[in-house]
Amino acid sequence: MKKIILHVDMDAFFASVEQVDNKSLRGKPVIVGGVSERGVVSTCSYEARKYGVSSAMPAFIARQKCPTGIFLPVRHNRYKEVSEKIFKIFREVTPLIEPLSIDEAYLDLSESTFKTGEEAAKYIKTRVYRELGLTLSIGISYNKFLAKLASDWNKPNGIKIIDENMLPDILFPLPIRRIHGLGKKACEKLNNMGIFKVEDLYKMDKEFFIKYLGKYGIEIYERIRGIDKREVKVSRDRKSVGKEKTLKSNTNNIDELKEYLIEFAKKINEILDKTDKSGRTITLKYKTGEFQNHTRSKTLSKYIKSFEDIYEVGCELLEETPIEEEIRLIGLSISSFREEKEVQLKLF
Ligand code: TTP
Ligand code: MG
Repeated sequence: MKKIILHVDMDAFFASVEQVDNKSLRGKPVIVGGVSERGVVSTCSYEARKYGVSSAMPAFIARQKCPTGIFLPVRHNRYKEVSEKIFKIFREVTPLIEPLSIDEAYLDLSESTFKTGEEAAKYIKTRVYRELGLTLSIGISYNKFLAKLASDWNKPNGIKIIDENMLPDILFPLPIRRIHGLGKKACEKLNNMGIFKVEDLYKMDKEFFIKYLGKYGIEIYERIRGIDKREVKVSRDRKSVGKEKTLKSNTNNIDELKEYLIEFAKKINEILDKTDKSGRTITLKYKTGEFQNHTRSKTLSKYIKSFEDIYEVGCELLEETPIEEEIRLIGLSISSFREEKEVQLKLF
């Protein structure tokens, strides 16, 4: 029997949490992140999206596009708290959950008491809305690729089912960048060869995929035919990789602290290389002389793993943090790991 897979993704997550916590923000263009002139937008409410604001946009552009936008600082701890409540509701539906990020997961209903994806999706939406006042979008299909594609279909607050009998028609008109696993570079190369839509790619034979898309070629070949054998990985995997140290003596000297970040970034990069991971949330942690713990995080629009990138974001976080008292411990970690390698088209 075919599996039932759900892909669930909260709508405008950080911005929606802000609107729930502060009634006066509802219905307004809320932009989270980008408070400082040099910052970037983390996300924004659908009201702000009408003005053309989007994630990872530099703040000054967002301000030009949406002068009435309400810019708010990122409150990572609060979003984390809400995320935990949402995942608790997911666990009422099935134990087979693969978290993808703070607001996104795959659910496999194989061991669920819910017999249809629609029932499960309605249950989740009702519970999340009643308890947290938030909406989410859910895609339902028989594999991960199609479920993820479906959750994006009617965003926000959507439910979309993709059945086998809808294929290949539903995929044909899509631009190839919608195919999970085809990275930006791969799409550019294919575009240069006159391939824009899934329908164009579908016409190519298996050899083409192997030749131009390397070791992921066959997966892409299958994917556009609606085949995706990836299991929902109930990960007991580490959710973050990090390093921390109690300082030799307490300090708030930025240059000294940066020395530690160099060491941490090197170590983190080594582990990421070994485990073939990259991440997009970097967290700086410190403990004051009074033993108070603080964390500051930054979620990027792209995944990183190199020493240079990790160190650079660590330094940014450090520089943006007003550390008045001397600190006794510092740490750096990376999380929000990428689900799998994106296809990097080989040079040809
Ligand atoms: P997304 O699910 O990609 O975006 P979203 O929930 O805000 O909006 P959508 O309705 O389109 O799903 O990301 C989840 C959260 O992760 C988002 O609320 C903020 C954070 N984030 C960043 O900080 N930077 C980014 O570039 C992106 C894409 C997300
Ligand atoms: Mg989301």
